[in-house]
Parts: sequence; structure tokens; C-alpha cells
Amino acid sequence: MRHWRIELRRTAAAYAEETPVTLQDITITRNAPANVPADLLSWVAEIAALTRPDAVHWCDGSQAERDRLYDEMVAAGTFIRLNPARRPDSYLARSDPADVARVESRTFICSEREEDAGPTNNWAEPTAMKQTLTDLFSGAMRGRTMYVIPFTMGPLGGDITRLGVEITDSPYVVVSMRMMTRIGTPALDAIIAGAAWVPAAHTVGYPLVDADGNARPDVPWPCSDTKYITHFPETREIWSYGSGYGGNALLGKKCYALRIASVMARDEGWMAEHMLILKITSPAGREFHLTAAFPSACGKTNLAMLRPTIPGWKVETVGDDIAWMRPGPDGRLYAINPEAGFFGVAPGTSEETNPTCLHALRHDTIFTNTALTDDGDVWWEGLTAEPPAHLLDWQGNDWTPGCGRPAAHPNARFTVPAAQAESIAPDWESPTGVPIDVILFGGRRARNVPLISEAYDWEHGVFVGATVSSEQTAAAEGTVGALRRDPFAMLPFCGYNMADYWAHWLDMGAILGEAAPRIFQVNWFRKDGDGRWLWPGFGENSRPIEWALRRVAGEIGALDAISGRIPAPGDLNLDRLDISDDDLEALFALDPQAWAAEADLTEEYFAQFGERVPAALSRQLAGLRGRIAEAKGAE
Ligand code: GTP
Ligand code: SPV
Ligand code: MN
Repeated sequence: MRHWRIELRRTAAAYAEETPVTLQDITITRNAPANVPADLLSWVAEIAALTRPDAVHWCDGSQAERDRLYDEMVAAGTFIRLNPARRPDSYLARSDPADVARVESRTFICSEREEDAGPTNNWAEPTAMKQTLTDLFSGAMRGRTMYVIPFTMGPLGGDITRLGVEITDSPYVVVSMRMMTRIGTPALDAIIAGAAWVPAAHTVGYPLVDADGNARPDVPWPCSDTKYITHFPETREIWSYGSGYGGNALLGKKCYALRIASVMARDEGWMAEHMLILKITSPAGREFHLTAAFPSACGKTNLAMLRPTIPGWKVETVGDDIAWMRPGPDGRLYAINPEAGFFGVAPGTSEETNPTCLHALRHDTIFTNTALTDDGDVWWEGLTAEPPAHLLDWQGNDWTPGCGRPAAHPNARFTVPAAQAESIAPDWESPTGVPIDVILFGGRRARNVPLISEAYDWEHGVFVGATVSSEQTAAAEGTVGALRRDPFAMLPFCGYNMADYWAHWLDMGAILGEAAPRIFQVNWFRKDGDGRWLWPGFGENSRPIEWALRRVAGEIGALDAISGRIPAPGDLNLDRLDISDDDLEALFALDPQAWAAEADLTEEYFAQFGERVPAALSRQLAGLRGRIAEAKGAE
């Protein structure tokens, strides 16, 4: 399995021959906690021998360690301490302007065979990529401290929980991982006790001493113009070079919990999904759990902290970005949130749109690329109706309203422990997870896709998931607003061939049978001809969700339509909602002509996967065409 280590060891040894270095010099063995297993110790030693840090620090995850790193980052200019009277224990980081989001064009799945990465992933041959990375990592940590971060994805002791170890030269990554995962001694103890772990090597690629021994000063946000975010699915490894931002650098998140975990899940009969997890209690006290897959920056964090506008319903948060799900002993599908924090989009978060989230950010929060107010607090577009008269923008430049530049970067983010959300469900860390009743698929669609519709069955639900399109957001580099296919909101996150992933979903449906969650498609983002949102969104999204739960409870019927089953007139709860009949009609309008065009595009889209498209999905496409023809006939 780990044949690359031999390769790397050879390369590292060759490197050490040129410039002799002993492991004692870089204090790996001296600093290592007691009983670290030999495979972990030798991996750390190899990476250290390759990257040549000044020191190696094994993270214990303690408050003292955190405090020391915060102080060091403030001294280095990486962190600005926010006004403690306004935002206690909170910090602002400004990234390099060229390192602000995930870089999908530099993200690679290095499976042995190209077809196993599939047409939607960048593929690179693993041996060649290892060589490239070995060259890039050589000496990359000179002048820096190398941190070793043992972490767990999921609560320790959980059935679905998995371990990892990230090596990084970024203290920002250490303190962010401390919020986003569970790091330190307990995770290391589990590894010492024999748990399997995924190695994840990260460097910002900005050594402070070059190969000739010339020193250069550090910068507040070190990174490299060259970036590689690489995954080796067969050997379950992650290597990331050149970026310090979000999913590029916090390797537990997208790299492990989605790209590598999706491969593990396929092999082991579970699911790793880009989904929020909610607990919902009805006025009668019945508990439901729901997951929802929306593409990046399309409303998962908002829905995860939903405040229902309809009376009597209670919503609690289990997770806001990733769900790991597997069938439980009773045959139902159980989900855990593998993360421990939220790395959420700041712009648009306000007392109106997401008060629960805003309250979670009152203390102990890291902000990245927001604006800074004159009194030492943060600000972003949408936080207040009126912007402050003066700010420092996300790059630290003077900013005044109307200057023509955004104050916060559109992908400015907060990092905060999940437990700080007042909506957090009491059992959010349940080691067995929560049983899922409903799965939602959504995206930003100005046209065609109705507010809500229910899939006819699991197989149709998989078709709906496989055909999700969404307007692109600032969460990744690219053209914001461009419509692209984002199946299951997993386009940038599936670690193997997307068509095989659809087949895995169909297999899981067969295993779950009657106990499978019901699947719905939602769209909060439909617009009229003038570009105005037709649906108020946010807390009002509780209305279509209430309809879905009443369907699950068997309380109401529905109307068969092109995209699925839609609410019969009067069934969608509109009490005290100010919405015109025209807007309501437009929200559910299903134009057969437009849907015929969608079906043509789906056929084209499927074609690129060739023979690997499951027959069930081709059958579903034929079914969709049948419903379109019927609707045309009825016109
Ligand atoms: P990642 O963290 O990137 O995976 O994204 P996410 O899905 O968690 O995104 P998030 O919830 O942070 O989405 C943020 C954007 O969606 C903001 O611009 C919000 O204003 C917008 N948004 C969320 N819910 C709604 C809604 O119901 N209606 C409208 N119109 N916009 C919404
Ligand atoms: C996303 O882009 O879907 C995120 C943010 O959740 S990042 O961790 O940067 O991938
Ligand atoms: Mn995400």
C-alpha cells in the first residue's frame, strides 16, 4: 500500500547525502511524544529530511499551545488581534491577494489509471506527481517550524470516525485545524492504540532560506505562485503545496473528508458527502434529520442554522459542510459531521439572514479577508445595511463607501468552533450519528428548477443529484455566475470517477431499500425576468422543508410534474408570508421547452462518461423525456 514511502525515503536520503543532516539535528525523535508508532515517526522524519525545517513541533492541541501560536502570529503580522471589547479572542488574517480560494485547476487526483479519476477531475500519473512534489518539497520548510498535527475526523470512538496526521509549516493552519477538527493528544493516542491514519503533507512553499543558504524575511501570508493540491486515492495520501487558504491547506476538510473519504466510502460501503446535517422537531414533537447537498457558497451554512419562520418547528445544527453516512444496525442511513468547526462565507451573513451564525462569531473566531473597522472589529458586505464611513479593506487599504471596490473579499471566511452556535444539536457529536429522513439537492438556478420537488424514488433522486447545475460562486477560482454542472455538489470533491460515484449511490439505495431517505430538489435562487429573487429565502426556507417533512410523515399528497412531485395548491404553508400569486406560480413554473433543452444538455453531459454511466440514469433520462412529452401534449 505505502510503496511511495520507499521511493520518498530514497529521495530524502539522496538529499541528505548532498547536505548531511541527521534526524537529531532537526529534533524529530527528541521532540516526539512517547510511543509514537514507527510508521508515523519515519514518515515525519522523511518529510523533515526532505523539507529541512529548523524545528519540529508535535501539536498536543492544548490551549497553551494555541495561545503561543496566536502570540507568534500577531508578532509576525499574520494575525491582527481584534478589539477585545468588541470581539474577544478573535483575530483577522489577510491572505496574499493571489491565495483567496480553492484552486480547482491545480487540484489533482493521482489514481494509477486515468479513467479512475474520470473526466471531471484533473489527473496526474502518481509516480511523476510524487517526483514533482519531492522536488518542490525539497528544502521548502527551511527557516521554519514544521508542525505535526494528529487529528480525528468525527468524534473519537465513533463508528465512522477516521484519523489523520497533517504536517504543515503554517501556524495559521495549525490553529484553524484546531477549530475545524479534533487535534492533538487524544488523536495521537488513538494512532498509538493502532488506528489507521491518513498522511497529509502541506507546505506553503515559502522557505526562509534558499538552497544556497541565503536568508529572506518572512511575509504575513507566505505562499507560492506554484500550487499543487494532490490526492493519491489508492494509497490514501494527500500532498498540498503552495497555498495557505481554506480547503487547499486545512487538509482534513475537502482533501480528506471528501476526496480521500469518498474513495474509502466506495470501497467500504458508506458515503462521504458535501452536505449539511440538520435536526428538525415538528410542533407535535416528532424528530427528523435532514442532509442537504448544495455547491460551495450556495447556502449550506445558512440552512444549517435555519430559524424557521413558521411557528412550532425547531431546527438544530449537526453540521454545515460535510456528512459521512452509513447504514446502521436498523438498516437506516446514519450521518455524522466529521468536522468540529465552521469555515463559512462571511459576506451576506447578517442579523437578518443568519443571526445564529452571527452570534457564534462574537468571540474566539478567526476571520480571513474581511474588512477591519476603525474600532478594531470586522465588517463585510451585507453585515449592515449601511457600511461604515471608513474601513481598511481585506488587503489593508483605506476604503470608503462608493470607492468601487468590495471591502471584504467575496470569499472572506470565518473559522469558528461548531459548539459556539446556539443552534448546535445536543447530540451533534453522537458517535453513531443521526438517522437521516430526507436528503435535499440544490444549487443556484435563476430559471427552470422549482422551489421544491420530490424525487419519484431513490433512482430518480440519484438522477436529480447527478444532474444538479449551479451558478459558480467565489469559493473557487473561475467565472462567478457561470452555470456549470455540479453533480451532488461534489464536482470539485469526488476522489474518483463521477460516473462510478453515481453507481455507488445506486448501490447504497439498493442496500437501504425501504429505509432509504426520501430525496427532494430545492432552489432558493429562482429569479424573475428583471433578476429579482422570487423567493425570500433564509428563514422562509422552513416552508418548503415543512412540506417535505409532511410528505415523509404521509400527511399530504403531491402533484406529478416534470421535475418530480410538487406541492398541490394550498399544501405549501404560506401563512403570514407576503408573496404574490404570480411569484408563487413562477416559482413552480415548469416549461417543457426549457426542460427539453435541459434533457439534451444532460444527454451531452452523460456522454463524456461513456459506458460508465449507470443504465439506471439513462433510464431516468428517458423517463424525464417522457414526462416532458406528456406536458407538451397537455399544453
Ligand atoms: P461552502 O462553505 O462554500 O461549502 O458554502 P455554503 O453552502 O455553506 O455557503 P453559505 O451558506 O455560506 O452561502 C452563502 C451565500 O448564499 C451567501 O451569499 C448567502 O447570502 C446566500 N444564501 C444562503 N441562503 C440563501 C437563500 O435562502 N436565499 C438567497 N437568495 N441567498 C442565500
Ligand atoms: C467550499 O468551497 O465548499 C468550502 C470552503 O467549504 S473550502 O474549505 O475552502 O473548500
Ligand atoms: Mn463546502
